[in-house]
Amino acid sequence: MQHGPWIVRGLRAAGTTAALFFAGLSVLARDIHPAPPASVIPNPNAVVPGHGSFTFDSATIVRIPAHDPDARSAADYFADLMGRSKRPTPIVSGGAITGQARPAITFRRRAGLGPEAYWLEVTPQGIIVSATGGAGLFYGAVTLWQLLTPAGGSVAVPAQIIRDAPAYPWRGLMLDSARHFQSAAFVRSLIDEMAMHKMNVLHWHLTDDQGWRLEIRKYPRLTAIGAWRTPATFSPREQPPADSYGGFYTQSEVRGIVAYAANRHVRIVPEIDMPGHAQAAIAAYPELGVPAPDRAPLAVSAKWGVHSHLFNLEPATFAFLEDVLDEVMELFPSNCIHVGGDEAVKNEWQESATVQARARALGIKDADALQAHFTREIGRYLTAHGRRLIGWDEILRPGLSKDAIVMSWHGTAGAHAAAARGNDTILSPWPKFYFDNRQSSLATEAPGRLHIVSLEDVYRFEPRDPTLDQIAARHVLGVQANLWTEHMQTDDRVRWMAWPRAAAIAELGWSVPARRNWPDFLRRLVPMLGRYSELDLAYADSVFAVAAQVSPGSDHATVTLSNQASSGEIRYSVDGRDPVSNSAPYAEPLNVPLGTEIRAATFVQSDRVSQVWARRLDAPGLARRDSHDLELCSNGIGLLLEPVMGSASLGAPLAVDIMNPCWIYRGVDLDRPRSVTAAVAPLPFNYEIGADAAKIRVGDARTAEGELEIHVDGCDTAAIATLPLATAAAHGEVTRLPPVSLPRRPGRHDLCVRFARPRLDPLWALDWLEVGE
Ligand code: TNX
Repeated sequence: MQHGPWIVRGLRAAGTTAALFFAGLSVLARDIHPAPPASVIPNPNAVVPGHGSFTFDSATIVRIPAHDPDARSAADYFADLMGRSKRPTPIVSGGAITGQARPAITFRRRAGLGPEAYWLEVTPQGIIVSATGGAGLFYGAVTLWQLLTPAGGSVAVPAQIIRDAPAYPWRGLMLDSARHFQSAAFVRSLIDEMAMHKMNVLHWHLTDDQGWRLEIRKYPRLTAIGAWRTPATFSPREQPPADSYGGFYTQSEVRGIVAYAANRHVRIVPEIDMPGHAQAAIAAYPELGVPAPDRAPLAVSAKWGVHSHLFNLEPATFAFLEDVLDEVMELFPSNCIHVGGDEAVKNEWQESATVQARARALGIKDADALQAHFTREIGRYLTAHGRRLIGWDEILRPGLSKDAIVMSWHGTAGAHAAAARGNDTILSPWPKFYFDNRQSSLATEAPGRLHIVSLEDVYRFEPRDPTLDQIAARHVLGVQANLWTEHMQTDDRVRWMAWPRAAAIAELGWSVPARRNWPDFLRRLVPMLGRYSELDLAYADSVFAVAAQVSPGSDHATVTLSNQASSGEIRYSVDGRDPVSNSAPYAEPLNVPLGTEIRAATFVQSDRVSQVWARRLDAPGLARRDSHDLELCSNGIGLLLEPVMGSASLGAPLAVDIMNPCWIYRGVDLDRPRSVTAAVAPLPFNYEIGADAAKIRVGDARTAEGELEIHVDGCDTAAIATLPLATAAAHGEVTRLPPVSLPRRPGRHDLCVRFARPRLDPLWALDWLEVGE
């Protein structure tokens, strides 16, 4: 079948991250465009082609039965999506469905389908969306919107019958609003975006060590104190302390968000994390913590990692948690309430006389059993109120109620064990479903973890576990990706990390294995990205973004271009203008004279599907490598970090292993005079990594603030050059150190660049290194 052009109009000006990509042609309203072949995400489970087509145009009306609020809401959502996609907004008309004056779209009930299932029948005479349940009607509306977009003007939709239903009932995204706080408007938009992918659970991580984000009427200090923290800064702390960071959602905002989600068939599962990740609550109400008379009162944490402070096990603490859960249950109608349970290191419990006395009174021997007791108590309370407990896979201990739901993040082993013992479970395995991992190795990625989880990595995960028997397999409720936001400071960054990877999650949760195929998903993704652009959804272009490898010669450079998907057509220009759909196609490595500015982007047909990559190939530029282009010496805790909290003016975040800030610059010809320039930045060392901190090399500095050392052929050789950090430490942001020349020696050598520092804080990171003449 001819792959028709999907034409995107109403382009917005570039400005935000991914505004941009679709270079559209304008179209006459009377042109009729064949819709692209089945380009629905998630892929429907059965599509039977018919004969002819239905033409949708600005006069097409939508009919719904009288007195059917679900049909009204599905049809209105469809009309609204069309409008937001810059299409004519169809008129929705309720009333008796009898003879039709002209072909129309009809929503109606059909008995006998599952709650989320729908049929969508396209004939030249009209389109009928039918379902038994409201969710089914709604998903029919979403599919219909996708069938009609992103082509412009009037669209001819091929006749077909879609019979569709989800593979799993849980198609989730977790949003961490504790580490960084997102606006209520953002939370709504994320819910809306989920709905457009037929995702139906927003797991809302509302409390953690770094912030308590939910208003609780009975305990106002939870938000008055617990929602605010003093951001981490690096030492020396001479600059004025930064304003406190934080925010919380009022109960009235939450009610609005819950209703907004319900309209889109998204359920919000709130998480109140316990007994660990509780520092913000303990900072607000110290009596909830483990007594420690010699310790300074706890503050809301500005560090990342696993904190050691837990709730205590006193009856008053359970009473507090029950009060909190009362208000949570009042706000959130979800039949399950998430109570965390993850990463509760037990040292405090083990070392506390009070906790040990309580354990003896309860007849409990070890700390893990104490956590099981904690889960049981809270679970009982939830059950008594008609709700189910859900927790991270650490709750999976002997005695766990069969009613509890286990969210498996330690790979899939937890899910397997839970399902085998008869507990419902959700697949949310680290690292593939952890969207704090970056999506590619490109410098355009947002701050996060250095580990790469590409769109394809997510997509190729198989939720079916063939080793589970049928009964156990039914306990696997579905899939969920997690947006942990330690490194996502802004709403746009969260969006970049979410989309389009969450579209892959949506398909894993909705489509059966036979309907999932990576190349086909990638093909369907192109029109999906077109829809994102129409909706101004700033998604990550990582899968199509151009990656360049440049090898410098004496007067030329060889440039090799590629993209992660090995898909689409890379086109480039050397005239200083952005490439367009008829620019030169890239076929093999280019040999370009120094001084040239080369620009490239990926196209699929006439649509540009990536941002433009641009680089001037001049001698200093070629001698410079930034922290992304260099190799890290080790693979400890690799992060992509921003030099200064909240700073907007900087370029790419810095790639650093916080366990060992050390980089390798390979193959430097030391036979000639060489001078090295480096740009470095001090970063706060705000990580709780327990005993591992002792593994980090510190104390090897020669001067008060330390120095950047350059070693040859290994990192443990004597340094051949040292660059003192005193000025950079005082300055604070990215600082260019004065150049040093390297002693000559025959041949090419690898340079190892690392920091000698007096203490953990600050952590130093390299922005770039230039090896010039
Ligand atoms: C582990 S997964 C956590 C979170 C962190 C995340 C960072 C889980 C239940 N706990 O507290 O944010 O790693 O990747």
